[in-house]
Amino acid sequence: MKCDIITIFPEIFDAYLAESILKRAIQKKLIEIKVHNLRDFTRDRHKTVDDYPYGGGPGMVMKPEPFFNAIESTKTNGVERFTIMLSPQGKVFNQDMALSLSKERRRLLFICGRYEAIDERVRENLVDEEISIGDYILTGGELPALVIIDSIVRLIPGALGDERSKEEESFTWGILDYPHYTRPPEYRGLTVPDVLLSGNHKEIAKWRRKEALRHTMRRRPDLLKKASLTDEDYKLIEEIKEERDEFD
Ligand code: 4FN
Repeated sequence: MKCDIITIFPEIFDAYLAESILKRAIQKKLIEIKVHNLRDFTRDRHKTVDDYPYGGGPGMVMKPEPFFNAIESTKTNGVERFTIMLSPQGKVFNQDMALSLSKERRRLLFICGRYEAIDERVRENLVDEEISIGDYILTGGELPALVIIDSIVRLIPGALGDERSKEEESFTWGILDYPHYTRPPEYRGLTVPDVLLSGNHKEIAKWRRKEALRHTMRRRPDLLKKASLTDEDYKLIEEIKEERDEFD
């Protein structure tokens, strides 16, 4: 997977890309990420990337020329690209989108905005897809780009040391996780559920699935509608409902 990022703050990416799974994936050449400084593609003495909005109003708008220049100069012969603009107007990012981007054969180009907005001509002429990471105000598209890259990279075969964790995730995918515990078995009088210490793997699997379903019913009932549930899951849901009558 090859990615380009266009930003006025390239340093933002350094620390995050230098850690953990991302770092390893880059070292293993599973991904390549090139961060480009938008200012390098300005043609004026002051390296201007913003200007006042036509029609007036508060804030500054990012000029179109540096983006057009950047996108043209970072083109490589024969390699197709898919251009993504991080934007509050975009489709809200989810795991399905992460999966489909992780399978993308084209080079991904991320455009990160700052100030109030980017000149509309960039979106109209250079962008294939607009993606948002959620409904809140941000100061820039850099964190959204990192969020998306982070979620994509862990889906690339070989990027996680332990491929089993992905398999387990696909089983739980769609619902929340079960509660996790590690040693010690008792800490300040706080204990670990007996079943997890029992060594009975069948009972442990059932308990985890049930607790995962219970959490999802309580906190994110919206996820249950989309999740692919088994007959066993529906039985567990009935059990949970009988234990508490908060779901009627
Ligand atoms: N944000 C909203 C409405 C109007 C403006 C914003 C906003 C960064 C360049 C865009 C925000 C959120 C999720 C990119 C937000 C995202 C951005 C994102 C983003 C500077 C202009 C701006 C109704 C969503 C609260 C600033 C809502 N995912 N404007 O944040 O880039 O990717």
